[in-house]
Amino acid sequence: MQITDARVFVGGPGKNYVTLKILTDAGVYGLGDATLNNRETLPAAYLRDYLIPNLIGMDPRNSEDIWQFFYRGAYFRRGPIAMAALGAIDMALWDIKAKLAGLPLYQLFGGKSREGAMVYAHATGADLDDLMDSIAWYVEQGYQAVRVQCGIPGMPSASYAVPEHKGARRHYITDYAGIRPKLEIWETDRYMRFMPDALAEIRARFGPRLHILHDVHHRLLPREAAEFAKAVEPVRLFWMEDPTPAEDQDALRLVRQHSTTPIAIGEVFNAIWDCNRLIEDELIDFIRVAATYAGGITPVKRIVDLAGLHHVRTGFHGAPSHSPICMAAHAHLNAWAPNFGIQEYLVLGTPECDALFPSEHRMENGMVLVSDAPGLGVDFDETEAARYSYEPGSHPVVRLPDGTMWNY
Ligand code: GCO
Ligand code: MG
Repeated sequence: MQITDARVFVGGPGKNYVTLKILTDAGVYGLGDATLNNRETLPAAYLRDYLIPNLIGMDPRNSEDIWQFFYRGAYFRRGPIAMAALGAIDMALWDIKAKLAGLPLYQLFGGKSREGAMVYAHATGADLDDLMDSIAWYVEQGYQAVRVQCGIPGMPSASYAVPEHKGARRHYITDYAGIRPKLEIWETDRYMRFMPDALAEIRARFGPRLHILHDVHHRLLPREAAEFAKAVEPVRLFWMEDPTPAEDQDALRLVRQHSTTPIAIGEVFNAIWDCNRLIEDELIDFIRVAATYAGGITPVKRIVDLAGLHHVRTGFHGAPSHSPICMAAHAHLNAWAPNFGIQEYLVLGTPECDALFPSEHRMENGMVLVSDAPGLGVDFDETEAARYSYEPGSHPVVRLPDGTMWNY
C-alpha cells in the first residue's frame, strides 16, 4: 500500500485552517490539521516543499516509522512550524489506519474509558459584571467548567482575551486582521490587586460545584505567580494556567513550593522533551499539549502515558487555533486516556465550519461525545474549501506602560 498524493489547503470561515489530505492507492484518505495560529503559511510551505515529496510512495500503515523518519531524519528538529506540519501527517496516518480497520480511532488506543469528556468554555467580560453574565450564560447551556477572563479596572487597554466593550464576549477570539499586531498595555500591579478578589466573587456567586479555570497567559514573574497562586487558594480553582512563560521551568518549582493551586501548562510545547521534567518532578497537574503543535497523536500518546505515571492529567489545548480535525484527534484521545482531565472547547459550530468539516462528534451538557465513525470521524469538503483563501492575521503584542515589551 502506498501514499499516492497529499494536498494542503489554507483558509476557512473567519479563520485560516491548514488542512492536509493524504491519498492512498487503496482509495482511503486521511486528514490532518497543521494550523499554526497566525503563522499558517509556514507549516503549509514545509509540508509542500519538503515533507510531501518524501511522503509519496511510503506505506501509510507505518505511521511510527514515518514519524521517526521526519523527526530523527531532520537535522534541525522540533519547533512549532516543523512539528505542526509533522503533526498533520501523523493525524492523517492514524485516520487512514483506523479507516482501514473499520474502527473509530479510540478503539486502536484501547477503547473508551468514559462516555463523555468534560470540556471548559471561555467566559470573558470587559468588567466583572459583564464576566458574571458570560459565565451565567455558559452555566445555563449546561457547561460544568468555565475559564474566566476579566477586564482589569484602570488597565490602559483590554487585557488577554477580554473584549474592549461590554457584551462582545461569547465568541471573542484573540486574532486580529492584518500582519501588524494590535498593541495591549499590561500592568501586573493592577492585575494582582484585582483578579484574586474577582475570582473569589465568582466562586461566591456560582457556588462550590462549578469548575473555575483561569489563564494568566504567561504574564507574571515567578515570585508574583507564587503570590497569586497562594492568594487564590480559597477559590479552589480547577486550574491556574501558564502563570509564567514556559522557557524557565524552574519557575514552576517556586510556584509549587508556595501553593496547592493546580497548575496547567503546555499549549506552546512541541515535544515530550518540553515537558518530561515538569511531569517527572510533579511540578504540574495538567498537561496542555495539542496534537497539532506537539507533532501528532504518536508523541501525544507518549506524553499522556508518561503523565499518567505522575498523577498529571490531560487538558489539551482547544482554542479556535485548531481545526475540527485536531479537535477530533483530541476527542479520541480523551475517550481513551486513563488520566483524562478536561478538554478546552470553543463552540466553533457555525454552519460554514460544519459544512467545511462535517462530523458526528457531538456536544451535550458540557461533554464531547466521540463519533463512532471509522477513523477520526471528521471529513473535509473540498468544494466548500474552494470558497476560502489565506487572510493574514496576528496575535496582539504586549507592552508595559513605559513601553517595555512583555509576553503575550
Ligand atoms: C488558550 C490559549 C489561547 C492562545 C491562542 C494563541 O488557553 O486557549 O491561551 O487563547 O492565546 O491559542 O494562538
Ligand atoms: Mg492558554
